Amino acid sequence: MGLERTFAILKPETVERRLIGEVLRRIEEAGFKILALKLLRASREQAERLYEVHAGKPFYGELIDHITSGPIVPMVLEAENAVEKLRRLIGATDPAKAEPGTIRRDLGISITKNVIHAADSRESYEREHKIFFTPEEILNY
Ligand code: 3AN
Repeated sequence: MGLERTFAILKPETVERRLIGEVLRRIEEAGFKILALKLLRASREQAERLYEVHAGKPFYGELIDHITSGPIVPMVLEAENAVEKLRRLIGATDPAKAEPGTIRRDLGISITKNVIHAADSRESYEREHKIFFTPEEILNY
């Protein structure tokens, strides 16, 4: 497998609920290295780029409204097999269906307010992280 990168976003409800530290603790404890991290409010354009594959779906409007509703924390993470490893750590999209011990099961409120977004493939990582970070903002250490 080898070292791989992935991209994640702590959603507005996570910042609002002061769970940034709790989620980062779980991510760091799982062995991820944080290569880039910011607090920002996403523009509508950034949100539409992030969720372009969902355009036209019934929940699309709600998704865009929610992700732009307050500050978010986008990040680039590194680990062995990072994409799959993070998806396992966060759990299924619906917190009620996620495995016990996953971030979404333990902390999620609903399908929309499910704590964290994570890239679901290497291709998604490549596309998504560029919406929020320039190459210089990703630190090699
Ligand atoms: P994941 O975040 O697990 O990759 P996706 O990519 O299928 O899930 O969906 C992106 C986001 O869209 C989810 N995080 C969730 O907030 C929202 N979403 C997905 N499916 C639904 C649904 N059936 N109803 C409402 N929101 C949904």
